[in-house]
Amino acid sequence: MMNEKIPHAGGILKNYIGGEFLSSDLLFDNINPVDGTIINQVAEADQNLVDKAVVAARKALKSWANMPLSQRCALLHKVADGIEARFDDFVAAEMADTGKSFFQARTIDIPRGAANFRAFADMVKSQSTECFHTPTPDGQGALNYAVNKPLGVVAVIAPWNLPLLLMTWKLAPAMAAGNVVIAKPSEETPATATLLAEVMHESGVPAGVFNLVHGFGHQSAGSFLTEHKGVDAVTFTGESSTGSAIMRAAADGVKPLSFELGGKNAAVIFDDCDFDAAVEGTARSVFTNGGQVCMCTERVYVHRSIFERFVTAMKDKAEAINIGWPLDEDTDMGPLISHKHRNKVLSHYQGAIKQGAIIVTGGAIPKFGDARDNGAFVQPTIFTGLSEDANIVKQEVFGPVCHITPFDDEDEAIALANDSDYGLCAAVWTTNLTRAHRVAEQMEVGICWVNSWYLRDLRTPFGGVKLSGVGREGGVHSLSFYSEPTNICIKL
Ligand code: NAD
Ligand code: 6OD
Repeated sequence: MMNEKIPHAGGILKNYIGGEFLSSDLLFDNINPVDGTIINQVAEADQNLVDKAVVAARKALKSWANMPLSQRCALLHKVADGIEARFDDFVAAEMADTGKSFFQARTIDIPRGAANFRAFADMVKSQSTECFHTPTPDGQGALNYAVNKPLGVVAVIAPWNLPLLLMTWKLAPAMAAGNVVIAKPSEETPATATLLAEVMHESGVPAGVFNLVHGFGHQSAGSFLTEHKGVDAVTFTGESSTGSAIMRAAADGVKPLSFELGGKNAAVIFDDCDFDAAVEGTARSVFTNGGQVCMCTERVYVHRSIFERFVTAMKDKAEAINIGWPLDEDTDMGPLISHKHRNKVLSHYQGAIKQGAIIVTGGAIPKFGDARDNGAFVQPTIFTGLSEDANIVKQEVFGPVCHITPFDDEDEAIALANDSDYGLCAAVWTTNLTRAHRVAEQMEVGICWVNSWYLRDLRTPFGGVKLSGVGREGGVHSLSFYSEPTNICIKL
C-alpha cells in the first residue's frame, strides 16, 4: 500500500461533534499491524468532548426525530452514496488499520457499510405498528395502538474486526428510527469512522445527528459514554467481559442495552455431508479475517468415520492460505489486529500444546524476511487430541485456529456443540434435510447455518444466547430496539 493513498496518512484523525471536526490534547498512535508503522495519530475525546457530543446530540434530537421520514431516509441513502463515491478511500483506510486483504475490504467490509444504510432506510418505511380492538363492558370497545418514538441519544460502541460494517450495522437502524447517535470506534480502527463523519458532513446530515468520539474503553471515551446521564441507550459489539462492564456502568441509568458479544462457535460435520463443500465452508469459517469474526468456527466436530480424511483436507486448506501484504491480489489472510492480540492468540496456542494438543498444522509466527516480520502475523493453526475441558476448546481465541474432535452419533454431536458458555452461531453440514432441521433446532445459538456460513440477510434476527449477547438486531428487531413504543388507548 502506498502511504499517500491512505486518507489522513501522517495526519490527525479528529472527533466530529455538533458538525465540527475537533482535535484534542490527547493524541495516540494508530498502528498498521502489517509492519508496525504509525499510520496517523488519533485525537482522544476527554470527558469535556464527550459532554459536548451529548449536548450537540440532544440539541439535534427533536428536529431529526420529527423530520419527514422520506427526507430522513433520503439522507441515509445519500450517506450510502457518499461511502460508494469514496469507496477507494474507505478500502485503503480499512486495510491500513486492520491489515485485512484488499479482496475482503472491497467485497465485504466497505460494500456492507453502504448496504446497511440503504437497507434500514428502506426497511423503516414499511415499519408497521400493533393495533388491537379491545372489547369493553359497554359493548363499544376501545382501540389500542402504538406509536414508535426514538430512544433519544444512542451511544454506538464498535469493535475492530469489521470496523465500518459493524459500526454502520447499528448506526443505520438507530438513525433511521429517528435517534441521534454518538459513535465510538475501537481505538485500533479509528479511520473508517472518521471518513464516515466526513461523508455525513458532506451529505448534509444535520449537525449533532451523528457525532464521533475517539478513544479507549475504560476511563476514556467508552466509559464516559456508557456512564453519561445524557445517553439514553447503548448498543455495543465486542467482548463478553466488556459487555458485563458496560452493563454495570449502564445500570444506574437503567439504560436499554443491545449487546452482540463473543462466540466459541461449533461446526458439526456429519458423514452424509457433501465432503468438499463441508471442508471448503469450514475452512472459510475458521480462517476468514484471520479468525477475527465473531461467527468464526473455533470448534469442529466430525463424524468418526470421516475424521482422518477431514482433518487432512483441512490441513491442506490451512497450508494453502496465502498470508501476506493486503494489496497483493493473491493474499488470503493478513495479520492479527495488534501485537497485543497476537500475544493473546499465541498464549492460547502454547497453552494448547502444553495441555497435550496434536499440532496438525501451524502453531507459530510465520517468517517473511521483510517488513512483515514487524507485523502481527500468526500461522493458521489446527489442533486435535484435546479433551473438551481444555482451555482452547472452552475459551474464545479470536484467531485463525480450530480444534477438531470426532463424534460417534447425532446426540453426542449436539451435546458437544452445546457444551459452551457461549451461544452465538453454529454450522451444520449434512445432506439429510430432516437431520438438518432436527439438529439446527437443537443448537443453543442465535443463528445456525446449514451447509453454509456467514450467509447474511439483513432482515433476519442476529444475536446470541448465553455469553454471546443480549437481544437481537436485524430488520424489525433493530427497529424495535431503537424505538420506544407508546401505546394509545382510545375508548370508542
Ligand atoms: P472489546 O470489547 O475489547 O472492545 C469493543 C469496543 O468497546 C471498543 O470500542 C472498546 O474501546 C470499547 N470498550 C472497551 N472497554 C470498554 C468499557 N469499559 N466501556 C465502554 N467501552 C469499552 O472488543 P474487541 O476486542 O474490539 O472485539 C473483539 C470481540 O468482539 C470478540 O470477543 C468478538 O467475538 C466480539 N465481537 C462480537 C460480534 C457479534 O456480533 N456478536 C461482532 C464482532 C466482534
Ligand atoms: O453481518 C453482520 O450483520 C454482523 N453483525 C456480523 C458480525 C460479525 C462479527 O464479527
